[in-house]
This record gives sequence, structure tokens and C-alpha cells, in this order.
Amino acid sequence: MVEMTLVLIKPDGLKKSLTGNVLTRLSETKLDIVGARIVKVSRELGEEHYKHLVDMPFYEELIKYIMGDFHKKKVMALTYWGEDAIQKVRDICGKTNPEEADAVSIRGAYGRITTRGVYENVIHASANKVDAEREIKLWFKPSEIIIEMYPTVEAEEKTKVIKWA
Ligand code: FUP
Repeated sequence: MVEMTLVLIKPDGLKKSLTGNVLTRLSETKLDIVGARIVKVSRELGEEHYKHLVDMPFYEELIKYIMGDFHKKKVMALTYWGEDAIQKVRDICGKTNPEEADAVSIRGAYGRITTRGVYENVIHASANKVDAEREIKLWFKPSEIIIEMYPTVEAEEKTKVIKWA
């Protein structure tokens, strides 16, 4: 089944200059990149992304981690598209816990567990179709993705924008 999936190269991945390594590993999937952004993550965006983990003891540290408080204040967000995209990307990522992840997976090779108990696992990848759609819509506008997979509507918006001076 043709799917889209969200990948985030997290602040530890950017701080450790792992962007190239991660993209090279993901290119093994032969999936297409159809969206890419560098994002400075607000608390609001971090909390929305991880809202399913709000009751976890590591939640506050996790929000600080994704906002870049411990590394660099940026995340690279990517949308991959293609056959079985979700599982193909998850397989290369490895398990959530970097100590349990296969040694040649991205998280196994580059991740670590901090003394504060947060898994700094370099990359996020959507877990299933429902999450993928929710997450892609959270991180991207329709105009920032070069294919149309989810329905869109036209709307008039009158908002202030920042433009080149
Ligand atoms: P995943 O789908 O693999 O990203 O896993 P989760 O959504 O369950 O977890 C999201 C993030 O929470 C992980 F990437 C790292 C962090 N986490 C911890 O720090 N400790 C845990 O015990 C579980 C998750």
C-alpha cells in the first residue's frame, strides 16, 4: 500500500552532524522525499506531537529535548512517500530504546540513554497510518508537500505574514 510517513531528525541528530548519515540510511528504502523543512520547535508543537505521552514521567524532559534545549534548537522534518513507507522507515530506525535497537539501525548506531532517563534516539518515524496522517498535518502545510495524498480545501485567509523587506 502506498503511504506517507513523517520523519524527524531530532536535535541530537543535528547537533552530532548526523543528517547526512540518516538520509543515506533512509535512501536504502528507495522511498521518495516529498516534503522537507528545518523547524524551530515551539513548546506548543512539541506538546501536540507528543500528546500521547503527557502522563509519562519523562514527558517534560522529552518536550525540552524535542525543542532543542539540550542540543540545537532545530529539527529536520521530512515526509517520505511510497510503498509500505511506514514500516520500511521504522525498520531502519530500530526500536525506541537505543539499547534494545538493532546495532545497525539508526537508533542502535547513534542513539543513547541520558542520565536523566530520556532516550536520545536521533530520529522519529510515524508508527502507523493514523499517526502518520496526524503528524504530517501537524508539521506540514499542504503547499509544503509536493504530492496530494490527503484531501484539501481552498480557503481565504487574511493573516499578517513576514516577507522579505
Ligand atoms: P516511538 O514511536 O518509537 O518514537 O516511541 P514513543 O512514541 O513511545 O516515544 C516517543 C519518544 O519518547 C521516544 F522517541 C523517546 C521518548 N521515550 C523515552 O524517553 N523513554 C521511554 O521510556 C519511552 C519513550
